[in-house]
Amino acid sequence: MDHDRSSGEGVGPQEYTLIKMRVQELHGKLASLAPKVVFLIAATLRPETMYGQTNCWLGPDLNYIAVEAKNGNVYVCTKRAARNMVYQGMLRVENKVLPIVEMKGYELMGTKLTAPLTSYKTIYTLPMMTVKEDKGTGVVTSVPSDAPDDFAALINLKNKPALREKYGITEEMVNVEPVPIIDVPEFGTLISAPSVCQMMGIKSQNDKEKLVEAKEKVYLRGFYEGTLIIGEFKGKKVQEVKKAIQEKLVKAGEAELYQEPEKQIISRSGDECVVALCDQWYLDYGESEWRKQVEQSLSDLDTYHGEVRRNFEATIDWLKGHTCARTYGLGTRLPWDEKWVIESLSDSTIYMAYYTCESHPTQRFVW
Ligand code: A2H
Repeated sequence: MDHDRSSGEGVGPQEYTLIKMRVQELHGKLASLAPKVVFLIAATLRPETMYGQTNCWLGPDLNYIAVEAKNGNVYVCTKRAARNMVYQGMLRVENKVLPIVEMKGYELMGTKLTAPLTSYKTIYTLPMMTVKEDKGTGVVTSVPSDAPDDFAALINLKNKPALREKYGITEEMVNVEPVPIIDVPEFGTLISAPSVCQMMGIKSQNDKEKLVEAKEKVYLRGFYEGTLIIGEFKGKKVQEVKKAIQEKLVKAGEAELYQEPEKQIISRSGDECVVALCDQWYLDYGESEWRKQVEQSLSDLDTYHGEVRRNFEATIDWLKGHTCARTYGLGTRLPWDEKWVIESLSDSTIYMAYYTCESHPTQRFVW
């Protein structure tokens, strides 16, 4: 909870779609994993762009680990991501990270992958210097048509033989072109990221400031005004189909949902916090019968000012499940599940309601 944190108060969870990119041939550090099925798992916020994947980015100097997933497959990602996963029921061993293999990003360069939805039968892992160890899985799928970062890094590799040589990347591996996948009215028939990069004179992944500006332009337009021009959802607005594409990928076993703190959170004990999937009791404020009654009561109430009424309505609309119990601290034990203690703020929220239906609180309910 917020008061258990020494930094990161108010920081919530961020959901990513993890795209499972299957390693076609197990070489080098991955060879010992045979005959297991191995995936590099890329964290994305834009699952609807997966039709345009051309390659996969890894940070050459980042540390990666291979860990066993629930179904016996192997996932490759950063240790930090695996630490979140073990608390979300995604890996075979829970609550503890057990790496099977450890490696550097440069040891994985040029790996052949099979990725979902893209028309490229094989895509390659390539180096990108700006991949962060403290975001997502450290594996990034590249969609140069719609992500200026991806476009700039790809152009870099295409134009610099020395950079390719350093990481053992052949020309064939970078012989890919951005695929038009989303139509944005303002950009006409041009593909978003390449045309914005060209207009702004971006030639390299090192043009950091310009890239930030380009990203804002491309993302906002693509998300709010874009229409898909490829695949099963062709002709539909990006905003409308994003969730459906994510669900389709997850159902097909080609992606998983994963969460991590949206910014770093450090606990008062000095540990880095994770997002954990835990049992939790909720007060079901969204329950439709209760809600109807509350709305009726509100309509009978004189709020003296329209603004007050609107605030009530907005809150009633927003409140759904409210977490109300915890496993430690002072408070009243939850009568039907005694390892839980009623959280003190929730206690005072339902306390008034309790008196309306029970005039003599039982021994157990010392409110
Ligand atoms: B997105 P946010 Cl087409 N280091 O996926 C650097 N970048 C990373 C990363 C890491 N460790 N992990 C994920 N990312 C990228 C697709 C895409 C993305 C498109 C357009 C925009 C876009 C294809 N690349 O992201 O800081 C991934 O790239 C811009 C919002 O959490 C991921 O989604 O907002 C995005 O950054 C997550 O960034």
